[in-house]
Amino acid sequence: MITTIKKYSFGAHAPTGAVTAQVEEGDTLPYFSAQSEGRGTRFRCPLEKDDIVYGLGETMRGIDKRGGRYVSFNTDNPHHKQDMPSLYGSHNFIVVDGKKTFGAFFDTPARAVFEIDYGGSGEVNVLCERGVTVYIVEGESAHAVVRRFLRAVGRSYLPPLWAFGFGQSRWGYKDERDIRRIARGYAKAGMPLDYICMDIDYMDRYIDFTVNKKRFPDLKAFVSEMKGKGVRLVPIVDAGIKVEPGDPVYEEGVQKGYFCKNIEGKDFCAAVWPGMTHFPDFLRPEVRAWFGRQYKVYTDAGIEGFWNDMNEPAIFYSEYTKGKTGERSEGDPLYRGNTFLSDYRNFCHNIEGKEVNHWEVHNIFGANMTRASAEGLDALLGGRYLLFSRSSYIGAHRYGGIWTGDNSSCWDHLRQNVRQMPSLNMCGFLYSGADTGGFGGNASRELLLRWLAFSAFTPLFRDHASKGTRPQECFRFRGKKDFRSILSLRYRLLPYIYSEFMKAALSFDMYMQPLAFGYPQDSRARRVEDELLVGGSLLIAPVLEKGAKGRLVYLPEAMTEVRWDGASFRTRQAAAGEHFVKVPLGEVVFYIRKGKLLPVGGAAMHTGECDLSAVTLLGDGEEYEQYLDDGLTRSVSEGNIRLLRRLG
Ligand code: MIG
Repeated sequence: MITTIKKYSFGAHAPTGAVTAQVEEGDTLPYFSAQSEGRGTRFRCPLEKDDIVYGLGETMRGIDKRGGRYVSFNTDNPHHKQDMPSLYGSHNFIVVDGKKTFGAFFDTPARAVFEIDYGGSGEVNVLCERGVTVYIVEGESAHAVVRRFLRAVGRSYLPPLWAFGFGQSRWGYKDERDIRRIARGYAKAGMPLDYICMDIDYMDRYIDFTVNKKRFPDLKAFVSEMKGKGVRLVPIVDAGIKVEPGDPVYEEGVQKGYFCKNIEGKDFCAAVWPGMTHFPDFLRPEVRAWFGRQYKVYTDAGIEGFWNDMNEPAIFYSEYTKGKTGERSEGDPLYRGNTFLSDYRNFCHNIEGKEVNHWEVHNIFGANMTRASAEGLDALLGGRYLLFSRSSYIGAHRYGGIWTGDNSSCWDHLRQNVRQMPSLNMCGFLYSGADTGGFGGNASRELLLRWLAFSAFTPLFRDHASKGTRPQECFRFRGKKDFRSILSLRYRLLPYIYSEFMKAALSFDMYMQPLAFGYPQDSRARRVEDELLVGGSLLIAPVLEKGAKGRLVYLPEAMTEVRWDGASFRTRQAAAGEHFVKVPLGEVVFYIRKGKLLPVGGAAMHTGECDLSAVTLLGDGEEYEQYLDDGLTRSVSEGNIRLLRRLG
């Protein structure tokens, strides 16, 4: 029983599965006033002028969430403007850090609105529209609060080592030839690559668990051919099952009653990529087990990695809203992203025999799809697998990672990526990353290089772009040396990145942190939002501006500056304080904290060539605890940590 966390109930709600620890019920909710409103509750907590409010995972704006309004209501909307209230996930955990420091998790599967000092209101104002369990987490610092919370929601999903390699993706690769061309492009350019994602075009008419036979005549042979080159294939799986009489998955789903029902009690029809689809009722254990078993067609072919899409769920229109899509416009109050909100009231789930309208549990739909995939893959595969999802809720971090959806090739979204990473980590999602280079729009060479230089530190490191945008693979650009430099840096850093990720997961800690968590007494560090701590040893300060020759870097203490120029690491001592640091394109500058070490490995063209045990130590520390295993086994423990000592 954890006593530094207490829970308080305000009305009933379907279980979300977020918190796995036993938590005691508290008497009266501290910090917040609570007032019932409609069928839900409004919570208010005054803020001090200097309080920082962290959390909310995948949302827009800053690491400090003050000044914004955030709506937890999973939405497929590619227009990631600063004031966009909802993205694909709902991560209702905040930490207030100031004179009083505490965390609050609003555990509700329904819609919730967070106004954090919105319009200068001077308060946190949270409306939970339905029943909610509020968890209050105590701790002596923001970091301590987060660590307690991470323990309560359970250990992060553990990816295999190859999932820390570089991946290339594009919506539009359609057949074996396209994929071979990508692998060859990287190999010929001397750029490392571990996996290529297969987007919806690999399927037969967008039907899940099928493969287009013309484009991929022998998937198993193709998978093994690519594996021979060190490249794994990672197919996409969408949430909806095409209405397709004769398709065995569709037939079985209908026959066993596994699909969500519409408000008249028939299988709900929603149009997504395949045309009309039914949504598996992922909230039911037997449906999850059934869906998870379907991955066998892929795992039998040797596939060990997947990404889940459209699981908010995104709905282009339904049997109820059909014909209305002509009215699409951003101003339409019914329309969000690609979906009529009213459709989320048009279907139902069956929770322990009770019919529950989707609206009541909207935010846990995608999370349960991820759970279905993970449990299926656990049963089908002997080792770890790559799995990341678009939609999520806290708790889904135990089953897979997430990517941050359809961003664009713009500098703002690179900056947003930097800010999202620590917020996601606070909410459990250690394995995450953005579409490097941007999904929509045309990436410039400069933007892609700067973005790669940041993503080289994020656990999920994938270049992905939309159909219709300019080719975004690294080898398509001029001056390949610069791209080679950054990609090879990632592989040289893998002994560290893998070790720090695994240690963070095993000890319920974050992998990427705001500077404030490492230097809570430093009032300037507390406000820095464009530098991050990566693992226990590193501080990064990515270049985020177009045309910049370098950037201002603030160091809270003296550190070892490391400059990677594509061939070697050059180190020098950097004093505490502010510096302008020159960073030519293709170079990466980062810092090793005082008294810490960084293990770096040798060059590799894919993770199969990495020897994580052969490392050189940089920095002025004495010891480094390296987590080391075969990168695949599920039996992980702190027993796999070895102590490295600096010689001399
Ligand atoms: O409606 O599968 O976010 O990564 O390339 C678009 C096609 C559907 C959205 C995903 C994106 C993916 C795309 N998908």
